[in-house]
Amino acid sequence: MQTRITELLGIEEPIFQGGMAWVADASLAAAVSNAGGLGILGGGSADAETISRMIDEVQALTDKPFGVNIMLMSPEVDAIAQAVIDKGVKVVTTGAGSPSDYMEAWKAAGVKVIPVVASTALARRMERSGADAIVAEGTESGGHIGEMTTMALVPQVVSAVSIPVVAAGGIASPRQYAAALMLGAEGIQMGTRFLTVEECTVHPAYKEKVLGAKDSDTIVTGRAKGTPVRSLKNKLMRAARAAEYQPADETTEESEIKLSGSLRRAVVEGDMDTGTIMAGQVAGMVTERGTAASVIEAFSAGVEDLLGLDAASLLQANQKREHLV
Ligand code: TUI
Repeated sequence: MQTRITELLGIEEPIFQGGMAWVADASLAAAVSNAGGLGILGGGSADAETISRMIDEVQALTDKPFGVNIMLMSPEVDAIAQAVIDKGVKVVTTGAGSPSDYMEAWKAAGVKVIPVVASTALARRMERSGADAIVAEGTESGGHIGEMTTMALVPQVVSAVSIPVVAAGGIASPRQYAAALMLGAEGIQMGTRFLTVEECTVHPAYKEKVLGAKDSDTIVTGRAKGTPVRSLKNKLMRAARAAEYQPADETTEESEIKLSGSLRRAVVEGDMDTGTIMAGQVAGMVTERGTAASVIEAFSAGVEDLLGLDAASLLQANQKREHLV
């Protein structure tokens, strides 16, 4: 499928692999890029030196375009913003904040900037400051989330901006890919679906947990603190959620709820009880492993089956029918 996204980035299929912290390493990102999508390294809370090394690794594994996701709550964000320029990275996505402070430097260095947003307000601001495209991420996603659903958010962002929009959150099948295109998106980003592929290096226990999840197995914690995070239910998350609704003087002992370092514990050590197993609401429909290439191929063929061989012109026509939003 060709859209403005494939043209902008020089990729074959407008499918991004979400830049998942601790998960999206050179192995996964290179596999997705080599399969014709956009692989994205997850910067997460890693320091600039580590991210620079990850960039070297992915460059050794693929000649295709890839991106780096910069998590804006990272303590080293200034150094990381400069590191991607120094390394000649061509595509940056951002999450968990506004990248306004770095936009000018990235644009000057010829980096394509694609902020991940959860509202039309930030999407508009990003377009004004020079973003090349937008990822509109619904609350169905895993990890740090906003309030709006993908179904409600994507068409409103599409109407609010004229740059291309990529839909994220709640997408793990060709039907959902087709639905996103019907909402006006010109591509999709998936995280959870890529967690179980061969090239994803998360601990085997993490993959099993995703494969065994059902629709209602995710939980959101951290709302009270202003950083809502969706992950799979486990002992840690039940304790964290319970603590949020308890009066301050009755809080569970701090030692029972150790959130710092908990994503690493799940991803690297396979700690399924006291680790944070970030995953989206679609975990319940991720029942296969496959490879990055088999996923992209199935989505590419599936969307053409669903929308017809002329899916790209159908899309163009859809976008012209603005009265239908
Ligand atoms: O960033 C994500 N997903 C993430 S980041 C992450 S690492 C983390 N772990 C624990 C706590 C916090 C972060 C795990 N998953 N997705 C993109 C995204 N960005 N979703 C929502 C937002 C967002 C939220 C608020 C973007 C901007 C914003 O406010 C911007 C502003 O200042 O107006």
